[in-house]
Amino acid sequence: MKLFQERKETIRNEHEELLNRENEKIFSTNGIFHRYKNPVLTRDHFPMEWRYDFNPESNPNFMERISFNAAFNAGAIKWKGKYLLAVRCEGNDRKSFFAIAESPNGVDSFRFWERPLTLPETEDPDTNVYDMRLTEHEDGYIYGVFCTERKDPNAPEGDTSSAVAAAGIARTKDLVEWERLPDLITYGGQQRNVVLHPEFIEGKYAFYTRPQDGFIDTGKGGGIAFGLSDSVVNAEVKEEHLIDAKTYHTIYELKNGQGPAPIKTEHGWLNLAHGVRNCAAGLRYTLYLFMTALDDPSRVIHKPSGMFMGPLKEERAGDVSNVLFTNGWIADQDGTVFIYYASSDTRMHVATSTIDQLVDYCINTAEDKLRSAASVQAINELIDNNKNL
Ligand code: M1P
Repeated sequence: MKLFQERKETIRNEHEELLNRENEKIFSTNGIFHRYKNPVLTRDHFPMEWRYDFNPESNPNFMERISFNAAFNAGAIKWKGKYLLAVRCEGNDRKSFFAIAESPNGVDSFRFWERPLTLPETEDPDTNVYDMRLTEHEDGYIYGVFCTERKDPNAPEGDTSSAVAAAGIARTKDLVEWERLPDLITYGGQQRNVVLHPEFIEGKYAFYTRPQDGFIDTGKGGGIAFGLSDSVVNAEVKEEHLIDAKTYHTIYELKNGQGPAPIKTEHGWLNLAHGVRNCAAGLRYTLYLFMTALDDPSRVIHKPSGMFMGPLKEERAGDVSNVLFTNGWIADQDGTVFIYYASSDTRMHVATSTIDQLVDYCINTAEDKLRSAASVQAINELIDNNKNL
């Protein structure tokens, strides 16, 4: 009993200290966004009630009965004045599920709601669900579009790894009760990183998709695509039209994917995405921005060269190292943008910027001219322009 009490108290105190820890904005030399000192969510943030049996008789050593590995890749929404993340929670059993964590200010004090999200299933049960994008749609619902992964029914005997990825769709009006809709039907192979656009386009639901030949390789599925569906209750995109292609010798050479739903500004839609390239250390995931036309969100109008954010310092290491991934951001009324990103498939961070800064970055950063000599030319032009200033 003594051990039980001591451990419970120590762990409770440390947990509360972590949950109440104030975050600190870090000075930004790039002037485009600010990182923050502490991650906003880690595996240590999971409620003790999810982890421990609080009965001293059945758990005299006060040991964890359920353990968690990571809190990452969260969708985001401002809801009733609070900043909410729909977090990809991963147990030690490798299964991912969703849970809502709430903060009063968007940069610290995130706490999980009492229970994880109970996601209804379709007739074909999900093996694993992850990376939910939240979209507050003009039809009045909040949609969660996520990856649902199931074992490949055509995998050869003995192949216990092959899987099939598809876009699952659920909707809610209060983020507690969710209605599951049939998975999105497309015709370009598998799908991951699917996002619902917040407005009707030509009276239809619009999806950002990422067709892929295999579970990992996108192959002929050349990048971020866009397509329309008559219905969301039986969503079907018959034609996917490529809007942002993977490209040789860029940060999105191997594959890319839409991040969260885009933010509407007076200059166009701001889009945040991830790009992937291969290197000796494995796949490297970084974030980039682009803007699309207000009257046609499938037409790219500005695309700064290179990455917007890449893994730095401790962000570089984790379960899947050298990865930054994002599927959530929140634009506040005053123009502040909270960018929620995960590092190395392990933990969640926040960076802040403003609509003005992000639009300025998109409009005034040169496009990628795809050759070293062109990059040098751009530097020389800046030096020349700076002479005598
Ligand atoms: O491990 C890095 C990321 O890999 C996937 O992204 P993509 O489909 O673009 O390769 C996703 O599974 C994502 O969850 C993960 O963070």
